[in-house]
Amino acid sequence: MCDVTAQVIKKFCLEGEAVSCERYGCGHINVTYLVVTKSSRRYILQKINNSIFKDVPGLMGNIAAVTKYLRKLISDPRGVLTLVPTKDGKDYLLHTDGSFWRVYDFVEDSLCLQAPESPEDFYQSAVAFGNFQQQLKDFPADTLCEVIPNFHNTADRYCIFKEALAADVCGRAKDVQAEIDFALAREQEAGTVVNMLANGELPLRVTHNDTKLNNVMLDETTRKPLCVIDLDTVMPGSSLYDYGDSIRFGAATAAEDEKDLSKVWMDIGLFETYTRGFLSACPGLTEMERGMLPMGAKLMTLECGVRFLTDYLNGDTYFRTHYEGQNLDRCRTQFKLVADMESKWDEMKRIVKECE
Ligand code: ADP
Ligand code: GN1
Ligand code: MG
Repeated sequence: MCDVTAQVIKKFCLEGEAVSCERYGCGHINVTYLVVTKSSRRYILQKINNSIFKDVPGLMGNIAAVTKYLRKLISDPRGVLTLVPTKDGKDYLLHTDGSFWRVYDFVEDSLCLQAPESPEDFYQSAVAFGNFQQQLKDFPADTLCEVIPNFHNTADRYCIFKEALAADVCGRAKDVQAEIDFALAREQEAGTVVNMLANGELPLRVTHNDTKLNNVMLDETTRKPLCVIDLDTVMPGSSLYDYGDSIRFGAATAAEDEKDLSKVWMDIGLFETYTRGFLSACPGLTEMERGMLPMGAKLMTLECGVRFLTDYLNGDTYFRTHYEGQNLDRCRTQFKLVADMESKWDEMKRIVKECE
């Protein structure tokens, strides 16, 4: 246990003295640790990335409000993330070195998957995110702070990309012309969902905004959903963001940073599976939202690819990387998925219609 984590842990109301604290999970943003106490209680300790999340009190206010609201609807203790308070009764700690920390109860006897092990796992993750959306349908969205403004504003992501391209601070643009061209050729479509939100064709909802498969916990035995985790980006948004990001990650046939692009495509069977699960758990979507689901999947994937490319051009300052060029590998898988979705467009449309 390092000095800082040891000091931080002491400030939280844990059951028993902490005996270990190890790095845990595969997140790209926060630093996550598994803490085990003498009485074998397990907790998740997270150092919140406050260079990405500028308003940590606002973010923690969102998480506290949403988990409190869900807690009233859900009786299973593992059905909602549970924040562990500090000894002075706060939801998070501002450490003396300026870092922010929080602790959650560890969701025991659970699975957190990097890729679905069966279509049924993916179906259940769709139910989890669909439930989340449905359960928050009456939550007052305007009371949440916009943790990262324009988070899924794809058109804005393009502006940021073009700024990075113009600056080209690492001189990397010359080596990624094919990826730059791929992105620019699709710029016209980028504003589709944000424009429809702005003109009221799509409703504003409370959304999770980061619906990767590894942000849902399944029960280890039943493999049914327990809860949705990683609530940092819960904000007002479109249901298409949540649906689309799940397809991007979970219906892909390979890891987000797979180098061999011949292994990467969108599995249309998994697309169908997720669509069925999501729509069954979240029946209140409007006809327009349902019709736009394929566009949600494509734009979330395109946007993520553009974000990875931007970060590559900027010298990998946002997403955690484990080797040089990882953001470019990630960008390439996303663009391969977009191209594959384009080739399967009519089939995607047909499937959505059949799932209604
Ligand atoms: P990041 O924003 O960096 O992705 P997450 O909140 O998703 O951080 O946490 C990273 C990983 O830690 C998750 O993918 C999951 O494996 C694990 N994890 C997070 N919270 C819990 C929890 N309460 N119980 C069990 N595992 C958790
Ligand atoms: C980040 O936190 P994590 O690893 O679940 C990112 C998402 C991206 C994702 C790509 C706050 O998610 O937006 O889609 O990486 N989160 C943030 O894997 O930027
Ligand atoms: Mg995560």
